[in-house]
Amino acid sequence: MYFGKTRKKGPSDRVPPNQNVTTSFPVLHYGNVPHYKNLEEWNLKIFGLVEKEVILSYKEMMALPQMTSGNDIHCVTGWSKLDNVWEGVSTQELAKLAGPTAGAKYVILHAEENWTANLPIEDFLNETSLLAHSHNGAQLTPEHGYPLRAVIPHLYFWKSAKWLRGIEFSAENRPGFWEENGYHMYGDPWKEQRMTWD
Ligand SMILES: Nc1nc2c(c(=O)[nH]1)N[C@H]1C(S)=C(S)[C@@H](COP(=O)(O)O)O[C@H]1N2
Ligand SMILES: [Mo]
Repeated sequence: MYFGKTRKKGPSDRVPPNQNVTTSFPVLHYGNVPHYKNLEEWNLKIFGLVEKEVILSYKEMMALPQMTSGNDIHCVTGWSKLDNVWEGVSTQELAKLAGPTAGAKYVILHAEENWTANLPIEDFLNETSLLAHSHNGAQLTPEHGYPLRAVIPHLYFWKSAKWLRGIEFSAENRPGFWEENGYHMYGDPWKEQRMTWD
């Protein structure tokens, strides 16, 4: 049967090489899960090469225009989870508040416990990238990044920092936590950029 342009992408077109689809939601991270007694303890700092440094409270972050995004996620350890629905603030919206300068070429995501991940600014600002507070209709659980995590679905999921506390715009591509431990500086799942030498 010929479906022409209306043909829907099947799962096989959606799963990068050497990934297995899971319907569970694995928990994967290094270090401890932070527990916030109240959200007054949390804020998000946008800093580095910006016109204006910004520190957002949880309330201020929630007052920004919200977006919903459906996507597939791919962990470098080999699992993929299809059809996630995330709700949060677009990365473009956040960047606009601080105004990255012309010299800003990379973004370093800062999470609790000094965990970081690096990516090019275009990838951070991709239309599908967001900072999410909800997954599949429910607020993020502590294990999955409560109260706010990055979701950069077109790169391996380690770039999607949980427990996000800072967004740094930088001229240099400074390796983050996993990148310092041998993971790829970019991490395209379709090219299987898992380790530095891939
Ligand atoms: N702060 C922080 N964020 C992190 C990690 C981490 O170790 N620390 N691990 C990453 C990795 S390797 C993956 S696969 C995803 C897992 O997200 P999940 O536990 O919600 O499935 O979180 C990413 N974000
Ligand atoms: Mo991962």
